[in-house]
Amino acid sequence: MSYQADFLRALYRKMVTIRKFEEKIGELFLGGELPGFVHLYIGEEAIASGICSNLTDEDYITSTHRGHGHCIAKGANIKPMMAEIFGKKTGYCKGKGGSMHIADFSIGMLGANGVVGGGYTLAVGAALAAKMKKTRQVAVCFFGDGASNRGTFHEAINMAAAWKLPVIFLCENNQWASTTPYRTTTAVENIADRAVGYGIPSNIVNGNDVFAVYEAAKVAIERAREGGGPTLIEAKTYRIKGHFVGDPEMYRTKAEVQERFEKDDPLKNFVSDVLAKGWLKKAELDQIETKITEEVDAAVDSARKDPYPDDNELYSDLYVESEVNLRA
Ligand SMILES: Cc1ncc(C[n+]2csc(CCOP(=O)(O)OP(=O)(O)O)c2C)c(N)n1
Repeated sequence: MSYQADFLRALYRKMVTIRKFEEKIGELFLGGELPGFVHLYIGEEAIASGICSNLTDEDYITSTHRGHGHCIAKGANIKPMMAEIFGKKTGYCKGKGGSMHIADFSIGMLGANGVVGGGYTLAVGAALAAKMKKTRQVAVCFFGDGASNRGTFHEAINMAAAWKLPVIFLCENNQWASTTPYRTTTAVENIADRAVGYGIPSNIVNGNDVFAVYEAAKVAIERAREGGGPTLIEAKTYRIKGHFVGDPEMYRTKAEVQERFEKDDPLKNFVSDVLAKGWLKKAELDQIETKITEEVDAAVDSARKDPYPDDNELYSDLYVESEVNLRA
């Protein structure tokens, strides 16, 4: 398998943007600059990047509480993302959604979601609309291993399978649900094994290998576009950071995390892979990284200067009809 240099540069750009953006978010949060709560996606960049590189702006994704990587991979602009996480008026949700509710309908990013397992039915709805309108769009639903134990998992996959909807269920199995290891909450060896119960195909991929994810997603997405219905893909990875920034992580050792990151860092592996194969040059990777670091810094600078929303906007944008007045 070989890839075009432009494609590889775009892949690298996605993964490095996620990494740099998230490193900065972690730093800002610990520095007390960000309100709310943030969950980092560091170490899982290959999954969102590999999947979304098969999608167009017309396709849909639904995301999770760990959603920055999905947004960036789908093409969201990091300036309004950063502003949103700062709670500023210039943010994607005018500063009222925060990290867990970033959405950009113009690129089919239907939203991060603070409700674990909240994306399944939204993705199925989007896929049903696409099927009814015969648009050939697909929807990808990202969810975690913990979320796979919610009831909506069954309801959504069963309906999507029965109606052959163009939706990909993409489980990011990072081995942890908050403080709980996968093994203590889930009896099956693989989440993908459950596909049999719905009569749909499944695939298990190394979620730290962006090429493996890209290729598996390609097959499933093409199948969905052609009317073949849903696929369940399980991307095996590992949650490198705490459940949230500030998590004391009393439930695992630092040595375990370090060992996994050294072995499985998707970004480091991508770089050594493309350099070893002579697909890209170190100088161009460095150039991309420098540019993205500048872009992230610029996003922070403008978010810091931007205004907070006005108090009188507290109840606006809650419903589509702007005339709804909850205070009345
Ligand atoms: C319906 C619901 N139940 C519980 C929570 C609290 N909660 C937030 S994240 C999380 C764990 C999710 O684990 P997983 O789906 O594996 O995703 P990961 O955090 O590993 O990315 C829980 C229980 C929630 N936000 N929503």
